[in-house]
Amino acid sequence: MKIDIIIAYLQRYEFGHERDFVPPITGIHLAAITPAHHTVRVFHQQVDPIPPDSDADLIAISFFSGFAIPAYQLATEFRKRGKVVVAGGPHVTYCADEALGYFDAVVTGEAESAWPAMLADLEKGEMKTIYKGTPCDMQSLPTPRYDLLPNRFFIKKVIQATRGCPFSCSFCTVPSLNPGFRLRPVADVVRDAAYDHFPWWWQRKIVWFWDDNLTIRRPFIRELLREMIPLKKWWLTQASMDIAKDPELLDLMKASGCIGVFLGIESFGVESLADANKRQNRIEQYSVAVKAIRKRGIAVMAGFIAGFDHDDEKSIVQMADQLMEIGIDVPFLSIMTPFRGTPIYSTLQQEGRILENRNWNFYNGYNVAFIPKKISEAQLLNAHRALWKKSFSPWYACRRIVRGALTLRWGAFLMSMFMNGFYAYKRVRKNSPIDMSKRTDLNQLAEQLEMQRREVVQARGRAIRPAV
Ligand code: B12
Ligand code: SF4
Repeated sequence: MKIDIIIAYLQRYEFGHERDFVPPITGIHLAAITPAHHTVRVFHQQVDPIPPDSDADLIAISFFSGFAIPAYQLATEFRKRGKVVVAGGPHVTYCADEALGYFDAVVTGEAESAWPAMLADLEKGEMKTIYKGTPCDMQSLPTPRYDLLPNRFFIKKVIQATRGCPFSCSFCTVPSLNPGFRLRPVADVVRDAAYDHFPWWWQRKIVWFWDDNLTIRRPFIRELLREMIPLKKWWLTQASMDIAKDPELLDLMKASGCIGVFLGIESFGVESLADANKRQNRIEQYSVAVKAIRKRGIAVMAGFIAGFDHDDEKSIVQMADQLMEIGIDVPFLSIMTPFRGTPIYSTLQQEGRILENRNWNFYNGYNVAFIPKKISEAQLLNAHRALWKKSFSPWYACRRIVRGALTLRWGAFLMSMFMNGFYAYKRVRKNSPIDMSKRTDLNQLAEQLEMQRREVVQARGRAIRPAV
């Protein structure tokens, strides 16, 4: 069969077709685990035009909740043209019933065995509507199909070495989406890290681990990093703050070429951290931890969330200064979003605080989809935007760049300069995150989709026909 895999996307900033510099691994991984007798193409909606007249036998769409509307729109268009359209990913995993209104079939959970099973059934003309994926053992996973990535992604070598995370933060789906903590064989990961068929030196040099929490199992990460030293790469990952208490690991990270670590710091409030169930973070240790990592020349990227029950406007906006004080190189600032499958969603739903009139466009990490406790929805949105603007003001961004120039290793400095420069440029051009309540075009689209969906279901029914 000819299969088109599409990673749906909706721009999250005011204007311009915003895209990420680093691609998702999902599409090229799915392509790699597709049985070899199929022909696969991968499209990333953020950079690729999606061919409406595709001659593919099967359209497979992956998406996060915040990109569900464009994904449903694509599915509706393709189904109108008679295509078989299926889906998978975090949103579908928790909202399978809803998704089945738009797709012929869905895969929930992990796809390593469910996807080939779905394809085999489709070839036989016996495709079911739901395939429940089980956690994969991560053994013998192939190298992602890097050859299918469009050139418009600045960095290309994205890798996953582990899956899962032992923590249980209240806003995160990882513990239920990817249960347990599973490892790939070190040799497989090193093989992928050594993949060098890219045109530009930085695409060969930079390895970005898209793991949930790479450093959890210490013997594994030590072995992996020792094996990576001879590759002479620059690499980045997500990790927990406890790495800062392990000088031997930090030295090994440095020796193996680590240039950036993303820490989920989330908040500077003790009670907000409790709201987040972020037991592993200690506010009094933030500075020391960041210092220990930066001492190795490694840049610290960190995520902060606005909108926990104990947050108010002041505590949100003052994070701009607090994150400067503790020495963060690149901040990522989001609004608490009650994703399905998270403990925080269950709590807010029980308390009647989910805003039912907010469609999936509001679930992009930059908008408010629930009723905050201490402040109004508008106050939360405005406080987040004030935090964003202050954090990426040219003055703050320049301070971080200069600090990086003085203290970080070369690759880490380049990355920090690039990201801070990029966000400061956005800030100067007033290209801030979209306030979805003002985007009537996108919200009308969401309403129109429901009508179109009904028409397609009426015309096509839910019956699934063989693809070939
Ligand atoms: C790497 C990552 C990122 C990266 C890359 C983003 C990207 N577009 O891929 C970065 C750091 C940029 C990122 C950003 C964001 N992320 Co993120 N991210 C992850 C993370 C840690 C790993 C995802 C991954 O690559 N896994 C490895 C690949 C191989 O697996 P996979 O994508 O899960 O796909 C598997 C299955 O789901 C299935 N599958 C997936 N799609 C399809 C499609 C079909 C047809 C089939 C058959 C199967 C299938 O098959 C795959 C193999 O098993 C997950 C956590 C997690 N464990 O999922 C969060 C996660 C996906 N992110 C999340 C969020 C919310 C975001 C942000 C909105 C955060 C923010 N506040 O800004 C942004 C969105 C930015 C963007 N432009 O996309 C949420 C999504 C929740 C939801 N319901 O939508 C997650 C689940 C974390 C969480 N908070 O719970 N993220
Ligand atoms: S530490 Fe990170 S990946 Fe793990 S549960 Fe918390 S937010 Fe999710």
